[in-house]
Amino acid sequence: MDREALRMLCSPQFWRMAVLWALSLLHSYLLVFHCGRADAPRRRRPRPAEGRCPICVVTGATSGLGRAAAAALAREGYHVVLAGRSTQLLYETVQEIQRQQPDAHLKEFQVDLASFKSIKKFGSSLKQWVHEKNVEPSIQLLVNNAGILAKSHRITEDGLDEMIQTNYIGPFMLTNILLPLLKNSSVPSRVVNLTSFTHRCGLDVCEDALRGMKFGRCSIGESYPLASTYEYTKLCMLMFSYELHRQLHMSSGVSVI
Ligand SMILES: NC(=O)c1ccc[n+]([C@@H]2O[C@H](COP(=O)([O-])OP(=O)(O)OC[C@H]3O[C@@H](n4cnc5c(N)ncnc54)[C@H](OP(=O)(O)O)[C@@H]3O)[C@@H](O)[C@H]2O)c1
Ligand SMILES: *[C@@H]1O[C@H](CO)[C@@H](O)[C@H](O)[C@H]1NC(C)=O
Ligand SMILES: CC(=O)N[C@H]1CO[C@H](CO)[C@@H](O)[C@@H]1O
Repeated sequence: MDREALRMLCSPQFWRMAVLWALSLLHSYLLVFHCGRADAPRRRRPRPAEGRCPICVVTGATSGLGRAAAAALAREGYHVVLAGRSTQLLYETVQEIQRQQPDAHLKEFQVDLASFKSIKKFGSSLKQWVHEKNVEPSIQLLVNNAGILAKSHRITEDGLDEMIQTNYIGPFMLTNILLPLLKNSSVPSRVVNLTSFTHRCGLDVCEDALRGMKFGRCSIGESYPLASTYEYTKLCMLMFSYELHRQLHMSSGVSVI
C-alpha cells in the first residue's frame, strides 16, 4: 500500500466516512422503511404533457445517476438537455443513449459548475436555444445532480473551495438563472436537488461556512477535511431546497424536491 493511501486510512476524515456515514445511511433506510409504512402521500410522478416534448435539464449527465436519469427521462418523452463538463464525455453519452433509443430528443451543453462565468454562458446559450425551438419557451424539470467528493483542496477561479462551489454554490446560481424558464411552464415544473444522507453529519452551521470560508483556509500540509466539507455542501443544498420550495410553491407552482 502506498504512503498516501496509508495516511488516508489513518485520518479522522476516513473514519468519519466509515462510521458516521454508515450510521446516517442506516438512519435513512429506517426512515424510508417507516415512512413507506405510514400513509405518506404519494408524490405525483411528473409526466410530459401529451403531444409535447417538454424540456428537462440534467447536470452531471455524463456518468452515474445523472446519466441514468438522462436516459430514463428521454424514454419518458422529455427533450433532455445533458449538461456536463467534458465535451468528449457528453458526445459519448449522447451517442450511447441515441443508440439505445433512436427517437430520443437530446441536446448537450458544456458547463463547469465550479465557474460562475461558465454557468452564465450556459444559461444564455440554453435560453437562446429554448427560444429558438418552436415550442413554449420553458423548462419543466431541472435535475441538479452534478456533485463531487474532492480529495484535496483546490481554489476555483472565483476564489472558492472547488467542492463547495460545484456541489452547492454553482447549482444555487444555475437554479436562479433558470427560474424564469421554470416558472414559464404551463404544467407545474419541478427542481430536483441531489443531496445526500450524509447531510445528517454536517451540523456545524455558521456564517463563515455558509459563505464557503470555513473550509477554504486549510494551509498546505494540513489535510483537507473532505468528509465534513462534502456533508456541509449537501446540508446547504437541502436547506436551499426547503427554502426555495417554501418561496415558490404557492406563488408559482414550482416544487423543489
Ligand atoms: N453515488 C452515491 O452513493 C450518492 C449518494 C448520495 C448522494 N449522491 C449524489 O448524487 C449525485 C450524483 O452522484 P454519482 O455517484 O452519480 O456521481 P458521479 O458518477 O461521480 O457523477 C457526477 C457527475 O457530475 C459531473 N461533474 C462533476 N463536477 C462537475 C462540474 N464542476 N461541472 C459540471 N459537472 C460536473 C461529473 O462529470 P465528469 O464525468 O466530467 O466527471 C459527472 O457527470 C452527486 O451530487 C452525489 O453527491 C451520490
Ligand atoms: C414565456 O413564454 C412566452 C410565450 O409562451 C414567451 O413570450 C416569453 O418570452 C417566455 N418567457 C421567458 C422568460 O422565456
Ligand atoms: C423526500 C422529499 O421529497 N423531501 C422533501 C423535499 O422537499 C420538500 C419541500 O422542500 C419537502 O416537503 C419534502 O419533505
